[in-house]
Amino acid sequence: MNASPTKDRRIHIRTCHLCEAMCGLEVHVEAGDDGNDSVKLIRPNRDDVWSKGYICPKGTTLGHLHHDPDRLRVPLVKDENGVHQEATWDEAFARASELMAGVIAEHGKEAVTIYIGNPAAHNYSISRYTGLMMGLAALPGPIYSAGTIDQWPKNLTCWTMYGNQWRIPAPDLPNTNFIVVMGANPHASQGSLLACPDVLGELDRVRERGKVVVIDPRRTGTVDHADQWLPIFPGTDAALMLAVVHVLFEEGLVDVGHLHDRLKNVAEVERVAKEFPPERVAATCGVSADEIRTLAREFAAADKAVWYARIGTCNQEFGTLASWLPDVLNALTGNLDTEGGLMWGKPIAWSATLKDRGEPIEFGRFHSRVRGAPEVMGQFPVSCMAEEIAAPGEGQLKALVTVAGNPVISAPEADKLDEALPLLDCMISIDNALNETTRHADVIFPGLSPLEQPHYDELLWAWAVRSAGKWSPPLFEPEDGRPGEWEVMIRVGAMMGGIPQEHVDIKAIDDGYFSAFAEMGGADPAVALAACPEPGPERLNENAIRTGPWGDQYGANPDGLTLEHFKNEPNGIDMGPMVPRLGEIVAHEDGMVDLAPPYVIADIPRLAARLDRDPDGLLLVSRRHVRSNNSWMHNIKVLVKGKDRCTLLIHPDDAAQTGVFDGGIARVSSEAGSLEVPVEVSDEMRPGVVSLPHGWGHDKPGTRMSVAREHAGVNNNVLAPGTFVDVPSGNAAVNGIPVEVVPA
Ligand SMILES: Nc1nc2c(c(=O)[nH]1)N[C@H]1C(S)=C(S)[C@@H](COP(=O)(O)OP(=O)(O)OC[C@H]3O[C@@H](n4cnc5c(=O)[nH]c(N)nc54)[C@H](O)[C@@H]3O)O[C@H]1N2
Ligand SMILES: Nc1nc2c(c(=O)[nH]1)N[C@H]1C(S)=C(S)[C@@H](COP(=O)(O)OP(=O)(O)OC[C@H]3O[C@@H](n4cnc5c(=O)[nH]c(N)nc54)[C@H](O)[C@@H]3O)O[C@H]1N2
Ligand code: SF4
Ligand SMILES: [Mo]
Repeated sequence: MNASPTKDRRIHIRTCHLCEAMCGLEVHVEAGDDGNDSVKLIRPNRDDVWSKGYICPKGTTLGHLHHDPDRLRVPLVKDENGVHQEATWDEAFARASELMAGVIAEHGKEAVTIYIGNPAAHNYSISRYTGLMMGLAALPGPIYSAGTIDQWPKNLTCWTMYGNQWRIPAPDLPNTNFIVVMGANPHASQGSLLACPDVLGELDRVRERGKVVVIDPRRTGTVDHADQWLPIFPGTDAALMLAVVHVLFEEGLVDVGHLHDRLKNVAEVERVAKEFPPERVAATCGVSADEIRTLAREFAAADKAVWYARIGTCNQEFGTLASWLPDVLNALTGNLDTEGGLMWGKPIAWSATLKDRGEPIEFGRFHSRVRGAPEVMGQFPVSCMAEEIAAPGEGQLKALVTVAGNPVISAPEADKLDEALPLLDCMISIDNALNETTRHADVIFPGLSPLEQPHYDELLWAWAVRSAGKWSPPLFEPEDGRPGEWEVMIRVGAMMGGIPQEHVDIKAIDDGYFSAFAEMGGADPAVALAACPEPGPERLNENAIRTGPWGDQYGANPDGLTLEHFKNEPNGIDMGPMVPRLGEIVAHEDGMVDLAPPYVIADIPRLAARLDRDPDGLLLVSRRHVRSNNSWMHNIKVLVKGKDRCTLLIHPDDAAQTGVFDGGIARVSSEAGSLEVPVEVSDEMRPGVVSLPHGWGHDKPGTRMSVAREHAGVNNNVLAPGTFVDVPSGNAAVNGIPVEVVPA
């Protein structure tokens, strides 16, 4: 593997698509004895304008992912014995259409839904074609996605505060002097709703300039790059932040500075926070009133400070309040939309989701059949999916399409969903693996390997610390006749829309879709179509660049950027750091940031009630590891080898009290379920809180994941009760689950 480049070695410059860090890679490829090229080595690309040579261990494994013999390359169709058999594309499309048409004929489109998973955000085709698939399907009901176990609360607060759910601000890490990192562990995740290469290196530099504070029930690897760790009880972040707001008002530390004519309802924030003095929340949060007061003073005093919060503050009981308050804190201290504070990225290539403007805010337009959960931003909580499939009666779900998702592992009450999926009359998966979820599919359509398609990240640049962009060409030619994922998505969308396959004219549909994008970008669709006649995601990417802030506007700005510029600059193009742009961001008609949206404020009494609830036994939180990627990279040997990582982390005091010991097996039980898992005793946990990684549990029959099966682990979502949600957003609460731990 470490051989120096030989003459038949090609070096391919590429951006890693796995996470938000978007690192530049050098992929070394050699022809083998069989004449086929294979990846021999992946190294950081030091010339990448964005990542400048930074990578993590996962980035070096894209070759393993591509060459994995378990990766699906041809469609699979379930035979009458329930066994997946390889099929031709025509056979697979025919079978899927037949099953979908049957459901629609018998039950109507109300019985059909979609689940979109996380890799959709990182895939050149899927991110750009989900909209078209949904448009063709024109389903009357809501869809499901990994979003409602991830950032839905943040989408909700951004919609209500700024008027657009995807205009999510991020810390200007390279320029801040003081950062609070709450419920995020970039040591593992590499940053989330924060695109920045080498987050930990940036934190080290912040420490040199000022201070880094981490608020987390676990002393994570990120704490090694911080000055202070505040071990909070899970689910109590909103209370702690309200107490900080309280101190800011009480001690006259509020100074909105340049935002003075951009914020409304500041007085309402003050009113709400009055009820949350540090002394009232301290015991619940597990952080002393003194520590809270000091933090408030230091944060207010710092020149260029930012409060950054992520998934630990989203997929918890008070996700909406805990997603709203960081933005409030930044605004009250004048740290919103200013250098070193919380800012908005400015993508070179825009994404459609960023374009919606100021629609009226209305949630709960319809309710789920079984639980009566309100729709929020077009989706029901993912934790409703199992019951909507399983419970008989009018409106029962009978057909499901999954796109790049593994909800049998990633969604709450995982076992219930696993039991419900076989009840469907039609399940279609667009996925590269035969895994815990897709094993239930009647038809699986594999997407191309990431190395078989171009890459340019889409939405992620909206929260990137610089305005940059990078395009990577495909490295390998797909096998003859394989459709791109975007074509599969059009075909499956048409199936759900009741359009017979013989009437699906890919080129005509795609021309229509592209024209709509050209128009959205302010271009003349006829001019754009003439310039970009070839269907597929590439021209959507090209249009987003050409009609973007630095684009050539199809010739109107002849010096502007086109996709060609990126093709000629494999190391990327950088247009500079974040810049203040609140005026462009706020989509409300009055142009004001709503600092206290009524829908959000309405959840305060629920939080107040939490303060009166006694902490009850142990609370479970999730964790990630730098060598994991949710549920789907455990089939790569180099990433799973070594010590078992799927362990229950527990503080020595709690271990002693429960009778479990290091290396022993614990039985962990919650209201939802129970599992057995090896114990790792460590004082990196706050007493009273235990941690399990998510994304494991690969021992189900009927999958094709030979390596993952050897390192199966357990699925922590078996313990997540489906009704434990952040009420305003419906987002699953998978952190702060009350559990009982006993020796097994
Ligand atoms: N307990 C607990 N649960 C959690 C979380 C937690 O912190 N704790 N985190 C939640 C979060 S943030 C998320 S985002 C979700 C993730 O939830 P999901 O998105 O449902 O799960 P993933 O594990 O990301 O599964 C990705 C799927 O996409 C497939 N795939 C990978 N690449 C491609 C591709 O290029 N094309 C296609 N078509 N398919 C591909 C994989 O084979 C896999 O089936 O999990 C959530 N679940
Ligand atoms: N290596 C790797 N990288 C990933 C992923 C992966 O699976 N592996 N997944 C990707 C995805 S889909 C996402 S969404 C991002 C997530 O990226 P991050 O938001 O950084 O998520 P985590 O690394 O899970 O860190 C969350 C932290 O929150 C803490 N926590 C739990 N509950 C609470 C709470 O109530 N309050 C507070 N203050 N803290 C709490 C946990 O202990 C944990 O340390 O990572 C992405 N990057
Ligand atoms: S941090 Fe790792 S997984 Fe994320 S983009 Fe960089 S190399 Fe890829
Ligand atoms: Mo996520």
